[in-house]
Amino acid sequence: MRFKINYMKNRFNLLIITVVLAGSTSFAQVKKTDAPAPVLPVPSAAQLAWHKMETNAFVHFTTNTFTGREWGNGDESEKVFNPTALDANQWAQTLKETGFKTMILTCKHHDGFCLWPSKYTEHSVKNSPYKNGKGDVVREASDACKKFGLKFGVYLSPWDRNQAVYGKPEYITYYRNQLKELFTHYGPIVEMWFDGANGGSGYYGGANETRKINGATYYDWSKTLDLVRSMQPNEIFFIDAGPGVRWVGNENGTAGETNWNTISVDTLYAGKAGIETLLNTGSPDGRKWIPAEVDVSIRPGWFYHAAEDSKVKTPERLFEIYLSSVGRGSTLLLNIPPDQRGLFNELDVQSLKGFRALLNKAFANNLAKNAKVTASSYRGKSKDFSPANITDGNENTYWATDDGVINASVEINLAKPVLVQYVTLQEYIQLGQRVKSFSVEVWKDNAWQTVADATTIGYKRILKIAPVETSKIRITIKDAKACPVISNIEIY
Ligand code: FUL
Repeated sequence: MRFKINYMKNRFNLLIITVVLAGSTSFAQVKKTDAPAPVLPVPSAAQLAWHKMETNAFVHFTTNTFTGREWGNGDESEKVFNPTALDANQWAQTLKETGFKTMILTCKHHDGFCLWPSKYTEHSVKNSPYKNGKGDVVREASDACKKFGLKFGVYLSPWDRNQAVYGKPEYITYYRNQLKELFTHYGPIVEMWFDGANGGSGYYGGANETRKINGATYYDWSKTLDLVRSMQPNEIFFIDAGPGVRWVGNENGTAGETNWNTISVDTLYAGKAGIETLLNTGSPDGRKWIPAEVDVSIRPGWFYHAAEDSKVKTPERLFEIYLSSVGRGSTLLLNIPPDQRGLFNELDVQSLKGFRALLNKAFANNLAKNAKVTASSYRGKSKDFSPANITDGNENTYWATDDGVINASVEINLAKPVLVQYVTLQEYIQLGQRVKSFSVEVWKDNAWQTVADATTIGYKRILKIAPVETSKIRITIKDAKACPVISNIEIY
């Protein structure tokens, strides 16, 4: 009898063990097949495409090119605009050859002078000597972009120092009419740049006075954006605080070392003072995906001035800017201003070519390509999330850990000691930006040695480390908003 009871007890225990085991097996299966849930917000398809462009170009050109100013007052005679050898194909070809993806043209800068024959103003190319008033620089630029396979973007300054009605409600109608002209005649337009600058004083149709506007309300942006969206649904809008992409908070080519693509914009508006630091770093708990765009000029000014010919940024400086923009998860918007002939100056072209050569040289040979990778753990032990995905050259596969595992490492075996100088990492941002901090170690003298401690990754992070010979590299994610999802690691 006693034996029988024990036997029954054991049977019962066995049953419980079986049930528990069955339960845990099915739990493991769920993990194995499920991708991590996205950490919101995530980029739109248009924003994702924008991230992948990495390097875009700005082209600043107006009466300032001929008057030597940076901000035209608005009273410049149209007659001063007289490029003698304008060739937008030279701009586009140079940009294409040096790896730029988009050209954004200042169709109208603060001086109000329009590079296309707008029917809403006399202050444009149509009254200039350029092609006897028959020229259309916006047309030439957009055609050149199509010819060389570049995307085209437009800058239309909201602040207009020429217009008599600037500051009044009528100006908003004028501004929107011009947007309609641009979007209906020169598309497709991939990015629209709304500049937040407003210095107050100007010609304003002869009033010559200072006009203050309320940056939070005057332009009524939401209606203007709706108007543009009705003409071009997936438009990327650059405004200081988005909604498409945000200003990086400076004009020197530097994104925050900690750079979140996320930010909360409820109280922000274009031109609002004192938000530069926030724009530079974003915030980990930001409710919108609005990445920072790094706009910087190849010269001290945004417009061409012969006096600055000796100050064109060197290829080395441009390379540093690349590292502090693209290398910090942003997109670079580098300005190259045509000279008085209407050409990219030889000095600028030379520097661009040198910059591209430096990039090609530094990132020629990815030592991690197809390297053997192991991880402290990976999601559900499934091949779908295995560490091998970070070196397979496929941007759509990734290494991920189980939910709740935010501390994890991968080890990349380089087979033999090689000289390493750059480590590139990418998060699979379709599932949100996650990593808050990570470190890089190299195997040296039979021990792991830390060579970099860093914070965010985002679309791309490039770390420059002191050149070191090593056969193994370990990346440790130390903190993240949720399980890390890393799509790519490259080593150079
Ligand atoms: C600024 C403008 O005032 C500069 O002239 C330039 O266009 C730069 C890109 O944005 O706000």
